[in-house]
Amino acid sequence: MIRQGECRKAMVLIVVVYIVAAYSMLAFALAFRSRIAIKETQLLTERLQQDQIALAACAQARSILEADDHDLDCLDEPWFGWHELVPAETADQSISPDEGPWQVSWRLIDESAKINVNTAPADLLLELECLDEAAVASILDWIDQDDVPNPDGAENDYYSGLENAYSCKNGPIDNIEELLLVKGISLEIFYGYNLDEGDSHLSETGPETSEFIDEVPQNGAPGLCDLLTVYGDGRININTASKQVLDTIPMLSDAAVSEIISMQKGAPRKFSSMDDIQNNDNFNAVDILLLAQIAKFNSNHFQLHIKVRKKERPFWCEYMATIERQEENTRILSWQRKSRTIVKDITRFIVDDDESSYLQGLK
Ligand SMILES: [Ca+2]
Ligand SMILES: [Ca+2]
Repeated sequence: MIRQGECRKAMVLIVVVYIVAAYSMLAFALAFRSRIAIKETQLLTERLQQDQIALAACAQARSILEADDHDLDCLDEPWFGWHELVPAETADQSISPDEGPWQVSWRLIDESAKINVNTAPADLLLELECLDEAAVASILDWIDQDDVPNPDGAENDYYSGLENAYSCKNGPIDNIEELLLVKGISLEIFYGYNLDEGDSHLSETGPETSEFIDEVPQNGAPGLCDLLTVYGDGRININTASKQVLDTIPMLSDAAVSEIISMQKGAPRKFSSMDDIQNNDNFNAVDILLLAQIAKFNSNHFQLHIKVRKKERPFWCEYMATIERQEENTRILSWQRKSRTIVKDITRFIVDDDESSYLQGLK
């Protein structure tokens, strides 16, 4: 009888131990899931705050562009260069980047200073140092409507045979990153630096986001993203164009390029019309003829680059928007939030015009 009682006690003890262990595991699992839920909520809240701050930076950039002299655009105007977000203009007044943990910078990149890839003739693209004849042939094939490849070019036959096949565009390029789909256009050609040597201005440095180092290295060659655009009528604003862009204009003299660059950097007076070119002895007759066809003196499209981060964090959250300006009015053509997959997957984040709460809020 005593032995039976002891056995029963032992059984009860074992059952109690199992129950306690089971409850402990359940409690641990619940605590773990709670921590994940809290973390997810924190990340979502932070994401929403980043979006609000980026919208505020966009509003500030637009107001500067709208107040700017839209008949002449040059590099010493208020829109050019990096800006810090002014707290008073923060869209959500509960978020003050100045007092809070946020650091916010933005800059406008003049798309009218670049060559329109959709309208550029082959001889102009061939002047780009980073493109060889095969790459230019492939770009032209990507854009032209036919399916007949240029010599060394590529049409549907090539793209449909790739491991991850896709179709040749056979139409105008809508987003400059589309060039990364074209045969022969590598990340290095597109971004203009050597990814393998670690001097890229896009380098993945963290588990949650990426560092988008903002400037092309001083000793690095510009990439297609710095030289080509999909916006505008093909004319180039010579008050903001880089030397690399000006050098692509076939038959434009070295003296003309030097005069344009020196005027951009120092002189208080800029080129405001063809009269300024014709009355300048540094331009010969051919220069004047060329510039009459390709030059303009103001800009209508800008790329807005916004960087947002919490001050204690090493990683920036990146936004890119395209702003079109017509006289004193601006509108947003595209809005992208960059993720860390932007380098490797070349994922586009253009938000659909009709579905985007961002774009609706910006108009
Ligand atoms: Ca201006
Ligand atoms: Ca084609």
